[in-house]
Amino acid sequence: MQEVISPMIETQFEKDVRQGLTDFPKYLSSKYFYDKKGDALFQKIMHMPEYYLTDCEFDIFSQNKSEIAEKFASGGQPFKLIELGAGDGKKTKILLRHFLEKKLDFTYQPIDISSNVLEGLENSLREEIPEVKVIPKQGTYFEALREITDANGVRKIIMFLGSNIGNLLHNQAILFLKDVQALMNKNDLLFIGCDLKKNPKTILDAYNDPNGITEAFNKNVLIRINNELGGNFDLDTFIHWEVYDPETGTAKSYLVSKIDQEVKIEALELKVQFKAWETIHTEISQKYDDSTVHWLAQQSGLEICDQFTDSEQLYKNYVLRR
Ligand code: AVI
Repeated sequence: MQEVISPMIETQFEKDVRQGLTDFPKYLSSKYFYDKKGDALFQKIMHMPEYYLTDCEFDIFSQNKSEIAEKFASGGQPFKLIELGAGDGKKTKILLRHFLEKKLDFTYQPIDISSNVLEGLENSLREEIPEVKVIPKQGTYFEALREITDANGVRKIIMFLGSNIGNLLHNQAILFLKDVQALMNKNDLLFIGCDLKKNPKTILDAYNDPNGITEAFNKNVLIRINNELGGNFDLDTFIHWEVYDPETGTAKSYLVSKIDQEVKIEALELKVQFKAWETIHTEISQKYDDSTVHWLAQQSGLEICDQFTDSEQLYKNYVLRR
């Protein structure tokens, strides 16, 4: 009998790590920050006083829930509220409660990559607001979006909150928005949260907390390589570094090697050399102004039809239609 040698098929994580760490300059995707530990660290970040984004969106929802409800239900139409990357749903719950109070006819479909997060959200909703009809969906935005059908002609309101769009480069954001646009009917809306350009110091502080929570979040990608791919990164030999360019509005996170070193990654049969002060770029968090959001929308076949901001104008929620 002939022996069948099955080719080693690399997972996406393996492929991406190999590609990013053998390139120059080195990079890793921030999507790999998120596992159970990363999810918990991000929850902590959202509670940090420096990380103003969550409070701003919370404020915007609290202050504008009636107007938002009117936009979503437009004359009492039933609607399906689809949330991409729902997380703990803390902000969305303000809207859900209000929609119930106003007796609006809606269902809530949270989508998240993490079944862990989704389960937590479903349980908390069952406890806190059991009247809400919830249809959770696990998967990446793109997988899930592809599966979102016409919702039987029911109006779709797609929410993408938390300035999650800021983790995409402009060209990726446009591809993402085009994908969403292609699934939207004339009557549907896209509701996105965008962190705005502001005092650069405020932005740097949000990504550079004194307690090292953001640093731990950034380094979680190295822990995942160690645990899942047999890496031997020594976390203490890397520092977390944040830069913000007020001209482009781009905040960038790096991990910087303090020493010359070689890191082994067993599953990839790879040895990675680092020179002292060499970088791994791990995340972008884009900050916006109206003209940039207008341009992104236009490039994606969408238009801004409304917007809501907080009292200090640090953050905006935009309503888009096709
Ligand atoms: C999820 N995302 C919008 C966060 C952000 O602000 O870019 C992730 C994050 N990275 C560091 N702190 C928070």
